[in-house]
Amino acid sequence: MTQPKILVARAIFPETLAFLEKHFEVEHNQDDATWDKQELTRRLQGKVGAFTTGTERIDAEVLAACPELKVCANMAVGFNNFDLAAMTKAGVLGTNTPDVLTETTADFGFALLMATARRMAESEHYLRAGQWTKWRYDMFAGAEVHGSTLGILGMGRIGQGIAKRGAHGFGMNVIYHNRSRLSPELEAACKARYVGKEELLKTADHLVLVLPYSAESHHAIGAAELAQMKPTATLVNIARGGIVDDAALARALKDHRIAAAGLDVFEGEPKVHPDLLTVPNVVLTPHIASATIQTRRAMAQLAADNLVGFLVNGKPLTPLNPEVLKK
Ligand code: 8YV
Repeated sequence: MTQPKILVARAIFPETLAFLEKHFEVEHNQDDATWDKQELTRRLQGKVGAFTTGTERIDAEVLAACPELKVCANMAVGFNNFDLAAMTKAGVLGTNTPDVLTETTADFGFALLMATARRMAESEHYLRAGQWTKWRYDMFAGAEVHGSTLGILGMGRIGQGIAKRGAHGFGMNVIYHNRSRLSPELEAACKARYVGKEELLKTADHLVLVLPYSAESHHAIGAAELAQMKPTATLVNIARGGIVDDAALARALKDHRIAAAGLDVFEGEPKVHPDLLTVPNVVLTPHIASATIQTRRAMAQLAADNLVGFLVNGKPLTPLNPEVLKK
């Protein structure tokens, strides 16, 4: 019996590949080449499923060129690489990997907050450059974390994880803004208070962005929002590039309109705005918030399980557009 054909769009764990090969005929990007849209479309020809990693754009044009495609399983909780409306219209299921990365990503968000507030990258560069020759009372004096006000924009699972770390571990006063308010039970578990966006911007000592990217959240933090923040505040983005106007942020950091930023995601990544590379008061990491081996394994397995679940058993685990299943 011939097996369904799938495309694995990036290099993945050998065990994930071996698992998929039990069920499918797999074309694997084992060289981990970065394919442009044309190449991705070419490789998707004749495939019923795709294992994607959050970076491959699946839109109406790709879908029209790949009529056999039935499912795209993202190894990521974010799915802004999918035009979900176009996928639904074309009857193509999208899946993502929620839950399995929540705690690891929240750990990283908090680590980035700490590194940013306590100037860890800047001071490390100074030490490595051999500039540390004496003690000084205010050398790399940073911003207090414990007992300060933690602002969270976007209060999904990861936002709640960060809130809990801040409230329970560091005695922080947690405020948040989100499209919808959490239930009183969840607010109590996170010790978090709902506020308007303006109050969040004006009050937070540390502002962490954890909201999904969409047309609505594009440049949710731009020059006007940065101007409302305290000059002593820090900003952390572990959500998506494009939520922050990186050019405006670089200017704000350069002019000390906010104290510092920690960024794991960038507009147009893997390219980084050149001005962010030259300002000292920023910690930059290459989109690694979910990157522990255990978590990446769990994400890969869930994406693979979604492909098997849907294509073999008709039951995906974490569908994004379940209405496709009813068709
Ligand atoms: C991924 C992420 O590592 O899950 C997400 O949405 O941003 C990261 O955890 C990235 O998308 C590549 O898979």
